[in-house]
Amino acid sequence: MTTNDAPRPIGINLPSHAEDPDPEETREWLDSVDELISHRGEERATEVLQHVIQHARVADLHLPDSLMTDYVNTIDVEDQPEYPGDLRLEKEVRNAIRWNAAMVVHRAQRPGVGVGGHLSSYASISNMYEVGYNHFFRGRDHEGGGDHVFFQGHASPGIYARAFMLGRLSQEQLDGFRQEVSSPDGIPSYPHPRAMPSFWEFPTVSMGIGPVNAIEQASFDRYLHNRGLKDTSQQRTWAFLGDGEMDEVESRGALHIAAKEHLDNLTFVVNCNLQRLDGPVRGNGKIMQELEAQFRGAGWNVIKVVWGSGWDPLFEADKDSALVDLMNATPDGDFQTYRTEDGAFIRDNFFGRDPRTKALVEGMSDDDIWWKLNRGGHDTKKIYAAFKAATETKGKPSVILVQTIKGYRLGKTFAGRNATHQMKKFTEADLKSLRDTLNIPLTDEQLLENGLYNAPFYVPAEDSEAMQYMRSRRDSLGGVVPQRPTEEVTLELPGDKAYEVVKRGSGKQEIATTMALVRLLKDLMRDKEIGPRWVPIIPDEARTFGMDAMFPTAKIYNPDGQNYISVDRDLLLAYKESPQGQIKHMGINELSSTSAFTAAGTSYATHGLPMIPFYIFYSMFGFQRSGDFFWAAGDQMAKGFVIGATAGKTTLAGEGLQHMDGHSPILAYTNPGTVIYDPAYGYELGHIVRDGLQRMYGSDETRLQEVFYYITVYNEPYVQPAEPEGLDVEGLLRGMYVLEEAPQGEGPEVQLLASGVGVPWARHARAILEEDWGVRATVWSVTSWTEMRKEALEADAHAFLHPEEDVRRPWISQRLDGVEGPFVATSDYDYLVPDMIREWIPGRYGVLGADGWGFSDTRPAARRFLKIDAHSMVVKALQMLVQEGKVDPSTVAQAIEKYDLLNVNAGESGSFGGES
Ligand SMILES: Cc1ncc(C[n+]2csc(CCOP(=O)(O)OP(=O)(O)O)c2C)c(N)n1
Ligand SMILES: [Mg+2]
Repeated sequence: MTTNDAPRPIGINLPSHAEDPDPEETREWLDSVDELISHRGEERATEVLQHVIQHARVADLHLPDSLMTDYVNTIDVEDQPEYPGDLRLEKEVRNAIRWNAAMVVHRAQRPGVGVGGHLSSYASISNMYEVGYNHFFRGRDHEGGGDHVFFQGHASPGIYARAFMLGRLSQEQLDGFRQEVSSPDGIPSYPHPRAMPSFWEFPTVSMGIGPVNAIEQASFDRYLHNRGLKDTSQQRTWAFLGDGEMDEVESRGALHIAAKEHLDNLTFVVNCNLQRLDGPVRGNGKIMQELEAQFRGAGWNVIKVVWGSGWDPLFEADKDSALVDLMNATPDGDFQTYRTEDGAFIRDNFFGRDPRTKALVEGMSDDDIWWKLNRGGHDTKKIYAAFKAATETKGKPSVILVQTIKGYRLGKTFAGRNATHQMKKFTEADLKSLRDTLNIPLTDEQLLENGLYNAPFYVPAEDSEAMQYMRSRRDSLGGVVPQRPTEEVTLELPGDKAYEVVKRGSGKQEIATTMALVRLLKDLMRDKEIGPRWVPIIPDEARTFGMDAMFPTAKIYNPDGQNYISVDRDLLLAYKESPQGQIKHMGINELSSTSAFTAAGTSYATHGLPMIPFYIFYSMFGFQRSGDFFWAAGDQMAKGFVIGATAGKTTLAGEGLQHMDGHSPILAYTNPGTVIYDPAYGYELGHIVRDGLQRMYGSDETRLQEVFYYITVYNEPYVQPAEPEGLDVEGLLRGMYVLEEAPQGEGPEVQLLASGVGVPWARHARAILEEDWGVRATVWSVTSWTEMRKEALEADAHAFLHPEEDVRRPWISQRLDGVEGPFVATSDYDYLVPDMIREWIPGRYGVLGADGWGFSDTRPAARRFLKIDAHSMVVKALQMLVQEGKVDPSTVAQAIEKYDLLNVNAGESGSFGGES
């Protein structure tokens, strides 16, 4: 507490002890500590001091947080290593990149384009990237395999500018910044592998996703290594993040995983320019201090780079820590303001707050205060020291917190201003001043000869020392970064045998499709070729899904192994952890699981080693919670299987409103990278998984391979039939096939469409319709409403633009040629799901939907309540036949009464039991 008892903002330390009321007494205490150390040794001194601290806490003293150190650099000047590079040449290169980065954005503001971009973020982080590029980031040609660098998304202009100078991007491409479709050479705003597949590797700009994905990337590298699949010992994951970005829950939420797994192959660099988009990140507090405590508390190694070398002599002279105290007590809002003023202002408002600090700068001019006292993030040597220390730290991940100025070197109108994030263009005066600051050899005339918005890019001559240096640094570190290989790496896929179990059906045994799928997975994991490639990912539901049976054989991945006496060590299905474990058991953590899916699902690109993630979750907690992570997975072109288990609005009987999923196919459908199926039976699953493997990992594939599968499976036990003779496999894969033909006879016809657990209801409805009303129903098993819709939309779009050609008809339209309606559809999902194909149904289409909030009850009651069950299908079918004049109008009311349709206890659709 401060003296006035107001709570202190996080990160602000006790006020300066400028006026120690009794320095002599203080000295005595310190002397006794010194004595203790010299007489009894460090260990005993530590012990005693710990007792003292404990005692003080008991006495209710408010001690400063021990997780936080002073607001100074973690690495002392004397511990700073020699700088291995050529500072002069690096500066020349950096200035040129800074200039070109600024021009990428400025030129994109030209009349008729005006697509924006960000200038200030790269300006503040540029030196960190350049130290990385010149001394740390390993390219793909490096013998160790290369580093994974997650670039701060909206700092992309700097990455493009560097690539341009190295000849990787043309000027036309830079001028196509943010004009991906209107310019023939358009390049995306941010790192999007999907949009620029040979360049970007990791999408980062949805704040908070990069941090979790980077942790899982580093974890996955270790996993590959420990499982003996690839030597990743020399590969490092870097994540460059904003201090504002660290406010996202996700940014801080997975730190424990990196610490738990001792990911010393991971470095976070947080660019603490103290600002986000609108204003200060912590005006009243200190974001670096706050982050330091949290990272350290989570088990990370924390390195702060606060001040540049200009401050070193001042700290050296600061014998009684008055300057350090001032640093600790000054809020970020003040530090931001100082850099928008001048040296005199800093002298008066900062140093002037304590006579001792004021005295420290007496010999300095205002100009010196302004120019020499820089922030750590703009000091190449300080950054290098931190990067080096981080990469040499063992047993822990490191975070480097770096203080910078937002809009650094862009001039007074930009630097540190609250609006700087959104400023996108320069005035003539700004431009000239920037040119002078960066020493760009362009005359006023050259600058403006083609108009303000066509100010030229600048690349030093190819044979200049600067360019040669720039190239040679990359050559010695294994080539350019970022770079993503685009050649397909395929797998040898298993034949029929692996799918036999699901094809045979379950005999008399009732099993849920979740179990059928897990059985299939077990068989596929036994395959010699692809077996080791599977990466089962489970957020603490293995027992629910019957996957605990895999524990003893596949084992749970834990880099530390199992160092305790396991409670179930004598059981057959023991919980077995091992560094070679294949199962990524994620704990209750769907976001990290999705990131683990992305890391494994992009291994084909990041490591040239295709792996097959099988991420199985409680379907409600999948796309709904992790939607943005799946979006990033799609951007990164992840492949693999995502399984929504215990799916459906009514099937997970008893769980209620937050568990019952009626809409995940809708959410998944909005992700263009997904292929969605909702199968009813094991043999359908077999075909879907087999085709999915072929599509994503097979050779000679003509379809888009960069997709991932979302398959919904259920926990309702029922008999899994054997695969029917002459099964229409093409229909099954395209979205639907006839499961049961209409009975022979004279009665009116109806088509019953159902997916997933709805298929047995449709079959029941078929029997009732025949027996009670003489209506002949055909049952279609719809495996994918969404795949049919996508194909149909594509066909329609093609026809729309190619009026001269023979019209390409959607597959569903062709399939339903000559099929007589009406059509009735049901599923365990919202109305919108079966409704997705309405446009292509050649007749009356009645949809039954499970809309609204979920609730807990038995399956038959829930299905009757929502009117999606067998008897509801019957009534709906009769009603539509009435509308077509094919049955007597009175039948509908009769049927409602006969089946007691309004009575939820009269429902018959659904069995009881099943894991949940
Ligand atoms: C999830 C999410 N919310 C909002 C944004 C919009 N946005 C882009 S950059 C930015 C400010 C970033 O501040 P900071 O992380 O401190 O980075 P800086 O530019 O200061 O380096 C915001 C709000 C976003 N990209 N993602
Ligand atoms: Mg910031």
